[in-house]
Amino acid sequence: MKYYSLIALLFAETVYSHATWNNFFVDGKASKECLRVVSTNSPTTNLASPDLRCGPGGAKPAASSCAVKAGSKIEMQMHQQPGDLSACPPKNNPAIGGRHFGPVMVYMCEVADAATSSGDCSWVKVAEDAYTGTESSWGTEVLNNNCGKRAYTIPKSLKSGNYLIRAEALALHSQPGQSYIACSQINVTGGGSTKLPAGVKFPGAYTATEVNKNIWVSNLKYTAPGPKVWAATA
Ligand SMILES: *[C@@H]1O[C@H](CO)[C@@H](O)[C@H](O)[C@H]1NC(C)=O
Ligand SMILES: [Cu+2]
Repeated sequence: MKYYSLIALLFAETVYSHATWNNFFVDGKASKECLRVVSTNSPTTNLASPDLRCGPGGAKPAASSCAVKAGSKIEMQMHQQPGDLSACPPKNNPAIGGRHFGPVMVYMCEVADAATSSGDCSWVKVAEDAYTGTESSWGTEVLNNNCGKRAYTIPKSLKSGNYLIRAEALALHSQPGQSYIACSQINVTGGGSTKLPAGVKFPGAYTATEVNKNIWVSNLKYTAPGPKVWAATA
C-alpha cells in the first residue's frame, strides 16, 4: 500500500464517520416519511448482498410513499452519521468526508407498490456524477458542495405509478469499495406514457473490478459502474 493511500485510509475511518442518506425532499419540501432509513451507517461492500438494493435494513418500508407530480424535483440528502444534521452540512463536517471519493448515482425502478417492494426490481440509472479528472469533480465532492443533496427531476412524461428511488455514493478511497445506499418511495402522478427501459438487478449489477478501483494513481481515468444514464426523450 502506498503511503498516500494509507494516510487517506486513516483519515477516512478514524477522523471521520460514515455517512447515510437521511433526508428526502419533494420540490424542496422535507419528506423524510417517504425515505427508508437504513439500520446502520456502515456501507455495503458485499457484491452479493441484497443490501445493495436499498442499503442495510432498507427492505423495511418507510412510513408512507410520497405523491410526486411528474416534472417535480426530488432530492436525496446525505449526512455523516453521527454528525451535524444541519440543512447544509458545514465544510468541516461535510455530508461525506474523509476523502471518501467516488461516484454518486441515482437509480429508479417501477414497482407495483413502493411501500412493500423489496427492491428486487429492474433498476434504471437516471443520474450520475462520477469523475472528470480533478479531485473536486468526484461525485462525492459535488455532493458536499451542494449541501449533501443530489437532485433529480422526474420526467414530465413518465408513466404515473409507484417507483423506488435509489441513491448511492460509492466510496473508493479503500478497497473493497463502500456503497452508501438508501431508497425513497414515490407515487408519480399526472405523468405521461414514458416507461422506464429495462434495467439492472441488485445484487448483480457491479463487478469486483469495478468497485475495487485504485483511485490513488496519477492520470486516473474513471467510469462509474452500472448502466449508462437513461434520459427520457420527452
Ligand atoms: C397513487 O396516486 C394515485 C393518484 O392520486 C392514487 O389513485 C393511488 O391510490 C396512489 N397509490 C399509492 C400506492 O399511493
Ligand atoms: Cu467510511
